[in-house]
Amino acid sequence: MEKGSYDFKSIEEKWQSYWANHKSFRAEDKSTKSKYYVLDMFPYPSGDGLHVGHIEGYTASDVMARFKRLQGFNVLHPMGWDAFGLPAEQYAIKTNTHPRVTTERNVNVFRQQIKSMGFSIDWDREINTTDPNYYKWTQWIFLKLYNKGLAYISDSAVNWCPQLGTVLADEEVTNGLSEVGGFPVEKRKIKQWVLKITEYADRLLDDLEGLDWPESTKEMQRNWIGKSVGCYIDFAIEGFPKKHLQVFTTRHDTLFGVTFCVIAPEHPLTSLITTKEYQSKVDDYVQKTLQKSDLERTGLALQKTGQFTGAHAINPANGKKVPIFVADYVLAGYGTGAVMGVPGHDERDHEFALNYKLDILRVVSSGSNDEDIHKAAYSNNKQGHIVNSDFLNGLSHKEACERIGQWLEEKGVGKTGITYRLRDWIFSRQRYWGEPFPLAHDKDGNVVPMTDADLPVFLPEMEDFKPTGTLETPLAKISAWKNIEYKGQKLQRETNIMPQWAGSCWYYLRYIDPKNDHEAWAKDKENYWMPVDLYIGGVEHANLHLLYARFWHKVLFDCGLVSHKEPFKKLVHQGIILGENNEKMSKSRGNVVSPTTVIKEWGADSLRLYEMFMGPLEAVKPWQTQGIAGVNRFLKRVWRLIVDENGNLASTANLKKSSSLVETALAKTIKKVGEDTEAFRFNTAISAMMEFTNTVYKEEGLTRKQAEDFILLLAPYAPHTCEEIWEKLGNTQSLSVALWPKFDAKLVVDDMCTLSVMVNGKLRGTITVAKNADNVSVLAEAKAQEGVQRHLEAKVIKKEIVVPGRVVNFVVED
Ligand code: ANZ
Repeated sequence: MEKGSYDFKSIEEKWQSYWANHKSFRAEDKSTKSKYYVLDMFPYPSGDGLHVGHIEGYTASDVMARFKRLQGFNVLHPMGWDAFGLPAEQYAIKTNTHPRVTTERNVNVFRQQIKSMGFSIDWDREINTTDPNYYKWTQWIFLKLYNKGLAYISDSAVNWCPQLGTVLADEEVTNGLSEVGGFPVEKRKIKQWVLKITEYADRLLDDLEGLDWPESTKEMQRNWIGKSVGCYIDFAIEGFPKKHLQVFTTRHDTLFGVTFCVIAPEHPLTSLITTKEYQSKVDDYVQKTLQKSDLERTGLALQKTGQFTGAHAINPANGKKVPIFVADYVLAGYGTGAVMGVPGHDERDHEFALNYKLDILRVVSSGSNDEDIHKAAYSNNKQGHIVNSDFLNGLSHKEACERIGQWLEEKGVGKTGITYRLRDWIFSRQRYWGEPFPLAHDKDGNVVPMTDADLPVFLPEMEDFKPTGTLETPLAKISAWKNIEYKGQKLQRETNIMPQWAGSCWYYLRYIDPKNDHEAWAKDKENYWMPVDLYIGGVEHANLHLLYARFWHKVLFDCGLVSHKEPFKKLVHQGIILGENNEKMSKSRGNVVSPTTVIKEWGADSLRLYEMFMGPLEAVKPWQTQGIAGVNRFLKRVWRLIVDENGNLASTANLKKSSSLVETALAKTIKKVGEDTEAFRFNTAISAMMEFTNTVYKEEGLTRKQAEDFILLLAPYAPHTCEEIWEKLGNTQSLSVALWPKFDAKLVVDDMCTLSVMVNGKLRGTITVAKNADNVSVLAEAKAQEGVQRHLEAKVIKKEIVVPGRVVNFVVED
């Protein structure tokens, strides 16, 4: 390679070792600077290594970390490994190696891959959830939950997967199959540790309001928590004067339209009220239901099945006798596990009534030409007024709900109330590779928690760590570990382990003080660094990880251990990168692109730049290897502009006097790259830098000071190349201590204008563009706006109108 050429390989090696040797990215716990905490969702180190899709988020967070450092912030940007859990254990089983060995090997591969990207990580803070010095504190936090009464043992029906030999959370089961491996899942009753996340349901819901998170993610959490305000109504059961059937409904205004009741097959009343005649049919039906997952039971498109119990309920409003069915579309775990059937106005009830030839009554009018209620339910319409309902006739939905609610309460047969979709969190797994619980049981079944001084409870070494295939846990096989004498008592350790989620519920707190061996984190450090200013990770974690972590954080807040109610102030999801064939990147599809290969051929800076140039960060986009060539050409052009053939400063970067065109273009570029980077519009920031480079070439160069300013803009994106050029420009200190350039405001104001961007006539954002910008770039800029993008997503744009200097209007199909 000739002396002055862009030799990315040696440049990247040189700066990576420089940064490591100088600890350039060490975050200072004591600083007069403002702090900025940038967190990635840490990876679980799988055996396949990282692909180019995984590093998109890490690149984005690194651009931000470097940008914030240039802006003068004291930045914390850590990395670690979520190394316990089912995938790690499955991989170990597949390769017949101990998970500790495979985990260590995988971590080494991941670390090396991540380092080769030149991320500005403070490696002194690296953590690993399987390290006893880490999981000691996971156990310690579990004890906090336990001592607050938020962890209890429950004998509940769970998703049991015989092949994986473990219980799975509902979220780990899809269509009756395990997410991992795709094995059949059935319901079994076993003793489980359960965390009372439901006690925090309202706070988890309410505190979403203050967060700078994507609205769609907040909505997913709201739906997951699923708060419903409604009414609990007691129906008398014929022949059982001491019992009643309590239903939960959000449509108590339709009480006069009830023509049957349905209870979940698992409902405790099922066996009691079923008459002799229907006993065996009901038993059969219950058995069949137990094989199905909730999803299979509740899908709207699925045929509604059920079985009459022979028993009848009495409608408290009008004394009408209605049949009681068991049916699997009613879930045992929601509301009261029993519903009043209103086939006139609920689709599922309608279908059920048609199947079983039950009466269908209209009690809500849709207007003068009410359609035939026997053809379709007039469902969920809260606009109409009540009919055929005695004292509720003529009232609106809201009025009728209030009236009947009062009436039921007066009669003592109902009360308004709230129910949540959120269930308590089943927190134990019957596997090996996880955190042991820090407690034991005495012979009477009492729980004996370990004291803090006895932590960690080490995960014992074990040859045969495979699931037993029965409900017995692997750890139960080691009697020397299981049977202990503790404080003079003979006890048996808990042999379940914690689920994969445990370690990731609090890792962001450990990064703050990773080496502390007498406490989980020091209070003053927590006070300084928290909350996380920016959290970047996949949208697939919207419900579980993000909800679980928020829950633990709130418990820690209640214990006075953290100083904020919420852990993650701003959240950004990177979009998925598809393979070149537009399909999901996966080994089985053969379309995986490894960063290692790309780095070898083009260098890490080209890879970083390409990842950020592909399109809006949140968008789903296909990988195109030829796209790398484009950004690589750009880097070479920048290089050649500043470095001559002999490796010295080129005359084109050492002009004594600048053209006014370059001066103005630079000011605008500084402004735009700053604003775009801040707003995660990395692709438009990069194109602005490309444009600037073109201008400079046309004008035959720039001054040294201008070259420096420009390199500072590019540094967050292509840090190795920029460090090398920075040095060539005569700087003796690394870019990690440099500051973002300033620009002359006078140069940027006059020819910019701000336009409103509307989608179907509604204001969705504003953009600031050059007054003489052409329509193509105005439209591109408008579409890149976060608020606008959201409203264009997956919609067909019918018309694009630009009124120069004033407004952009998109007309989309609704
Ligand atoms: C009568 C009715 C009439 C209903 C009507 C709806 C429409 P959300 O909003 O999701 O909370 N339900 C109650 N418990 C159930 C269970 N365990 N399994 C399945 N369905 C259940 O939904 C509340 C509604 O879901 C309740 O209101 C009940 O049906 C049903 F025109 O009662 B409704």
